[in-house]
Amino acid sequence: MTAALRKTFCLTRRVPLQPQAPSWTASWRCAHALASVQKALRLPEKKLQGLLFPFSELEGHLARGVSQANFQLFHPSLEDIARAEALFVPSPKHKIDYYSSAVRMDHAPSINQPEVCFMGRSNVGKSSLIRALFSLAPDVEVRVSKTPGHTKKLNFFTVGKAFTLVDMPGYGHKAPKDFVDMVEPYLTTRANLVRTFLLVDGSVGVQKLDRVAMEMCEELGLPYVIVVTKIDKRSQGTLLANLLQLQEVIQKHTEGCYPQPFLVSSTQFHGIYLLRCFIAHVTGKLHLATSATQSGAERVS
Ligand SMILES: Nc1nc2c(ncn2[C@@H]2O[C@H](COP(=O)(O)OP(=O)(O)OP(=O)(O)O)[C@@H](O)[C@H]2O)c(=O)[nH]1
Ligand SMILES: [Mg+2]
Repeated sequence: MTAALRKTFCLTRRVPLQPQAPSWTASWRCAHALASVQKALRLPEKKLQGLLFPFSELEGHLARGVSQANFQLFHPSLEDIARAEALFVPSPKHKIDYYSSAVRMDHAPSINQPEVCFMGRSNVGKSSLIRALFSLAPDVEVRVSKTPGHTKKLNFFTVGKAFTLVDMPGYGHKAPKDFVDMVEPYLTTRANLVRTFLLVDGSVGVQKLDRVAMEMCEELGLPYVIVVTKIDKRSQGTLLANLLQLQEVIQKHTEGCYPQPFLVSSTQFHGIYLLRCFIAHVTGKLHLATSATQSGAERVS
């Protein structure tokens, strides 16, 4: 990473590392009512479509002539989504669990399976997203907090022998002071890292630090995907404006970024089923059944 990027990432209050403040850690013994797509199927069609493909709720607001194609490249069938979901259901032979944490690469576990990581500004919703993805495994404890800078380490979660999800500390406000030293070696040396998910807060749009993170992914040559979080928090008009701004950045300034941003609400479950399917696909655990879907998805293989 260049010195300038390093400096920008570290523009944060240099607070000494505190013992982690007590947080809300109650495990969800009961899965959320919408944790499974099977439950969502009982909803009215329009609501279901909004949960499955959140962009469908916005497309009617798009001006004529604005292409929607890049918002719907990855458009799997319901059958694919259901098959992907099965990977997120724990069983005695397919355990989904927290594995370990690391602050340095020599502490990182050697797990011989594809890995995806979640990065983004502090408080953008990384841990909440992982918790929503794991909502069918309610005993997995993923800590979230209203206080920025909560996640201090790289936290590894294994999904059986299929793949690993990594929750990362956030950058920016109250980032751990060793953020760059922790994250950069991980991103550059982790051989089994197949995709980086870069989270951007949909309620505020792309911020300067998000652009820095995108530049870093470009500089490191990482294949990465933008996930737009907290889409439940703002009006559809504001969200669409933020999305179009993001789309322009992706088109004009990136090469390694997948053209389609994934929209999610971890509280309302929008986009969670689609993201599970995408993760299953990029880790090679799901071969999409429909050719229409593959035409978009091949671009990420
Ligand atoms: N309304 C809404 N709030 C959300 C959503 N996702 C996360 N939040 C809230 O945002 C806050 C931060 O969430 P976290 O998941 O802890 O964020 P993080 O990116 O892991 O933060 P750090 O670990 O500090 O870097 C919490 O108060 C969450 O409840 C969402 O989709 N919608
Ligand atoms: Mg966190």
